[in-house]
Amino acid sequence: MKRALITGITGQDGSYLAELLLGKGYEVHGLLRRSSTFNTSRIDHLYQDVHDPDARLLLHHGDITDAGRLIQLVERVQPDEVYNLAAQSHVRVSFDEPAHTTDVTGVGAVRLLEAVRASGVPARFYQASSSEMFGAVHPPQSEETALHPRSPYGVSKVFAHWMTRNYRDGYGMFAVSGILFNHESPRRGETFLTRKVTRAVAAIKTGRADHVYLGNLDAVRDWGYAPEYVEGMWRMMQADEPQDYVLATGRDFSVRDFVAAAFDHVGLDWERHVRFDERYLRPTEVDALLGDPGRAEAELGWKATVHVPELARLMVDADLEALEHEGPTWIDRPVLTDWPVVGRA
Ligand code: NDP
Ligand code: GDR
Repeated sequence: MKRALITGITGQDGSYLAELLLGKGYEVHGLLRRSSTFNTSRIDHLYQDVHDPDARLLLHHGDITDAGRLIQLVERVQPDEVYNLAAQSHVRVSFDEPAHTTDVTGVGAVRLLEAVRASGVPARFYQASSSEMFGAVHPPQSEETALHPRSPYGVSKVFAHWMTRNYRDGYGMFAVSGILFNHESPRRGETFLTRKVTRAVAAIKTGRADHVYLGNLDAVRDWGYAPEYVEGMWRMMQADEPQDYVLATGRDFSVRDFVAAAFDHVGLDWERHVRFDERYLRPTEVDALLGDPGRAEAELGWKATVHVPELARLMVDADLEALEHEGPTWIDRPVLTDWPVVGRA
């Protein structure tokens, strides 16, 4: 049985990756941040009683800023594959918390690389690199494109990306970076653009809210569907040679296009419900990201099949359904880093 260690297992991608690996028969170990409230909602459906000797999902308290703990865990778990998905992953927030973002999103990767190297455990290593590393470079972007990050988050990801490359070149480790363009799902964090919009559409459609505040509608992104992207991560880790790959759909849409698709799906005119709030602008914006997934298609046989507007539709439907189950308090849930999300008439 193969054993994987996933940091960021409670996040969007970590939850889909855990599902995928459990389905493939792996024993999956995840790093869990201690929190005063439960933070496992994305993986609760995968829960296994640890008293069962056959349990294959095991969580360990830890933090990517705690080097000693990471070494201890790698030695104890003896993983075949390590997936580093932990990050302060919100670009806008990274301008508010640049040093914290650097520590977690940038230096965190080095702590984990070093834990693998120092322990001598022959684990393969995956780093969650990002299209945000391309920043100001004109699209399309591929593995060969120069990097020009435009946020503390992007800069941190470039640091982690190059460190991963350095451990591969210097120590011969099987260490790869997946350069993933935006990927979304019903499990997407509520303060990222797509989910913020689809939650708002559900709230507005059912009369719980009247409008949503957004920032820049002109930005262009290459949005795909998260479950397909974790499959790509796994394929990179099964390759004969360690290599970095771009995962993207190869299609671009503006924020305005996504918003229109989400509101259209329930028969609403977005222009009547979207208001502008400059607090959602970034000091430096990434204007346009469009990936060239040619290498992943040719060498990994990986191809995205879900595109905007299908993505917008499935996310709106999921939020409408969640609203039905969660009841009237649903929209009142505080969203601390991105307040105010939606407003009442
Ligand atoms: P999320 O924000 O949903 O998840 C981030 C995860 O990191 C959570 O499990 C979070 O834990 C954990 N985490 C945060 N800080 C720490 C810390 N100090 N120690 C340990 N764990 C921590 O991100 P996604 O799932 O969307 O993305 C996964 C990775 O891929 C991230 O590294 C992201 O930057 C990167 N990426 C994402 C893309 C996307 O479009 N989604 C595109 C390209 C790259 P908790 O639940 O406790 O907060
Ligand atoms: P991004 O995702 O910055 O691309 O990073 P996000 O969904 O936050 O923004 C996408 C675009 O929408 C614009 N925008 C808004 N964004 C948010 N969050 N809230 C708003 O109200 C709003 N209004 C307009 C943004 O300016 C931006 O242009 C994501 C993260 O998952 C990163 O971790 C990952 O690395 C990259 O995708 C690839």
